Amino acid sequence: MMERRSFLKQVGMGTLAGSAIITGPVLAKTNSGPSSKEASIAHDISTLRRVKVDLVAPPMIHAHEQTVDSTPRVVEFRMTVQEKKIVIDDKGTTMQAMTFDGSMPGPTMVVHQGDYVELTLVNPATNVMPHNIDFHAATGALGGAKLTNVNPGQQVTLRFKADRSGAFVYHCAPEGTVAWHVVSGMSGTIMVLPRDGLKDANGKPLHYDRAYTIGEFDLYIPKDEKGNYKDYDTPAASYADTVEVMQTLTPTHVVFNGKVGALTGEHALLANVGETVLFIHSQANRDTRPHLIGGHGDWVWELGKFDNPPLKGLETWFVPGGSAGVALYTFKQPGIYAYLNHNLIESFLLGAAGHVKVEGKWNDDLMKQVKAPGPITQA
Ligand SMILES: [Cu+2]
Repeated sequence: MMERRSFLKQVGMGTLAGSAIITGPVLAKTNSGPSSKEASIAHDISTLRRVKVDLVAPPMIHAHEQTVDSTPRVVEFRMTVQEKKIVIDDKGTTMQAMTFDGSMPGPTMVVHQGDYVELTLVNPATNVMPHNIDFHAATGALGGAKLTNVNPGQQVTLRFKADRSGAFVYHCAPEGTVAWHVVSGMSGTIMVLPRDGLKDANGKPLHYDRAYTIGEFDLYIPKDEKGNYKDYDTPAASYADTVEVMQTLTPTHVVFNGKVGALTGEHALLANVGETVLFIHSQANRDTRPHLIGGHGDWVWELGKFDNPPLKGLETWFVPGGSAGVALYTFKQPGIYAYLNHNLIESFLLGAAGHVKVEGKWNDDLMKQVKAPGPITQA
């Protein structure tokens, strides 16, 4: 009895009527919500084909099929937690980051609806903190967090069924310090594609030529009495000051993929005129509003879930904190585009902006400079 009460309290459900939830009659055959035919079948795992996928660092996404006709598979991934000090802007400001596989965001995993995800999470002895993982795509045990607590020097393997399609956030969520681990870098995306691929509102197939993953991070770097950003030797040393800044709800930096300018200049995303690009945008903690300057979102799943029809022709879309959104765009003009958070203070002053460098032929019909800037003349 005590155990149940303390568990409910831990997960913030202490005031709910625990007995009704836990000992109430089990309803048979309820409608369990969105699921494909495959996803609703419980498979004998031992008979399923296994594939091992090597993850790649963002903004790239590992090679994957968009449509599959095979029966579900067990897709094996391995991620290693890395605690490390990183530089987050061009002024040399540092942060004691915590990461999945050394990158912010962690690598994007891609599977198909009905597949089983089998992740081995490694926490090397060189780290200091315990970690775990909560998949928003998973069902039960706080997203897997309860079953994946690993101390430095340990690893753990979790399997869950990816029975809902969409892009979903995953993040670390250790009891008591969830927010700190998340804003310190521990989040990423898992994309669960429908087995027959993406569709528009009329069921017409949508295909992409490239896919990029962008993780937006709101950072809370403490300052000293003189107003300079502080530098710490260990994550633990940064903890108390960082929580103080977090409580103001005012980030000092908002960055894509780990630092100001991570996706600009020679690190700009690339595309060609005529290519369709899929942009995944995750934000595990705070709302954002992606916009492609000079372009649009041709098809956008703002809330990232492919069972819903995509919105069409958006200027700016909205990704709520704690989710991942997906946008498709076919480039029609060459040039350098900016992809940013269209709270322009957050993008231009705090860092939430990247570039897409697009090659190809200019289209005068879509846009033409009729007369170049010059002296003002009478009408
Ligand atoms: Cu962690």
